[in-house]
Amino acid sequence: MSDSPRTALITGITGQDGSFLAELLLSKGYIVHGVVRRASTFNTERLDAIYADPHQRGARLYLHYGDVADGASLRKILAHSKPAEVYNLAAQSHVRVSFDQAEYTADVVGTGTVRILEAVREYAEAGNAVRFYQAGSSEMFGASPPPQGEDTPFYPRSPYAVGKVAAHWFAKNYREAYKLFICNGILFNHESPRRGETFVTRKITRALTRIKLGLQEKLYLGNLDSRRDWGYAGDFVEAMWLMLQQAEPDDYVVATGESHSIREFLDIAADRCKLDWKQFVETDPRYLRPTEVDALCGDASKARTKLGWSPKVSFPDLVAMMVEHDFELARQERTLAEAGHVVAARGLSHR
Ligand code: NDP
Ligand code: GDR
Repeated sequence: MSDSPRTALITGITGQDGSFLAELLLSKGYIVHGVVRRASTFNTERLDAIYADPHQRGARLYLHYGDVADGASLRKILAHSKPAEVYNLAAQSHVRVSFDQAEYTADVVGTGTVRILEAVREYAEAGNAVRFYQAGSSEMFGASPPPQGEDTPFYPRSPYAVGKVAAHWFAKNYREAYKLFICNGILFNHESPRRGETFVTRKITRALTRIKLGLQEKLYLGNLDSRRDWGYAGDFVEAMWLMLQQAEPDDYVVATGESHSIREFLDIAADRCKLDWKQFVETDPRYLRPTEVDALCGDASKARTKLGWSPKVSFPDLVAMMVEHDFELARQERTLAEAGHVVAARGLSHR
């Protein structure tokens, strides 16, 4: 293998996982290119810590405007960046929102994957060696009871999950039809202080810490009885990278093997805040899903055996990490409020 640095391209680099993966690859000496969609506000906040102006010597992170709804942009970025590894993390990734925006979600999650696979196929046919990671989800198992492993049948319960099942099968078909090195990761929920604030874990840690500091009064949630297998995003992106370093392409479940209800998450988070969450949490049916995924708990034996992967951060440590981080944010907000600045209300109107 040559000594020149390896190059990777990440779609969805501005998201939670994209930012962790970019950090991991940079730490391994990669040159990292990322696809960023144009927005009217800055959407690269999660990359602030690693972004250096490309004019600076030694810069190894490059961002390009593009969209998985726009195949031409993907082709151009591939031709320009010449990656050896492509990680397709771009998605409308919110399950509840996918019921409101089914057509858009199907386009980005399902057809968006075909667009990038087509671009990668052409790039490979032009003589470029390339490996591809597809971000699959435990939501694809949906109503199939736990434990869920690689052989568990898919039973998707939302437009998002149906789109991910389509993407999974597209990726598998391109692997078989064109002999491309393509891996499907089937990742169970993974969280961090960088988790989007409308996902339930972050919504809870953000709200409880704000309630504790007098910045918010109530927390409105939906179904508290569903169970999820929650891990730490920093651990999970390592599994993505490991998949692309194997001799043969394959599909892997990545999970902690432990599952907890939303109530249990609330118990631990509230305990750390020294609050009784039952005094502040109310139900809002807007947050319920027409079809829910009741219980997810993954069997990641294959990833453990073949990739040598295992999660490092425990569930209580994950909750603690998120609570500590959000306490710091709440303290900053309180300082602003005490100085007379307007602090925006959060978590009241979003999914
Ligand atoms: P996020 O929602 O945090 O990030 C999604 C990323 O996709 C963002 O960078 C977003 O850009 C980008 N994106 C959205 N639409 C488009 C588009 N049309 N074209 C290009 N980019 C787009 O998700 P996560 O980081 O949590 O998840 C990463 C991937 O892994 C997703 O595919 C998700 O579905 C999947 N997944 C996540 C799991 C989890 O628990 N986190 C578990 C299993 C799978 P912007 O910042 O501008 O919104
Ligand atoms: P999920 O994550 O749907 O598992 O998808 P989310 O945190 O949105 O929901 C988890 C569970 O919590 C219940 N819930 C609420 N959820 C949200 N968002 N807001 C609420 O107010 C609320 N109240 C209760 C939900 O009903 C659900 O049962 C995540 C995403 O990252 C997907 O992209 C990814 O594929 C899967 O994880 C694995």
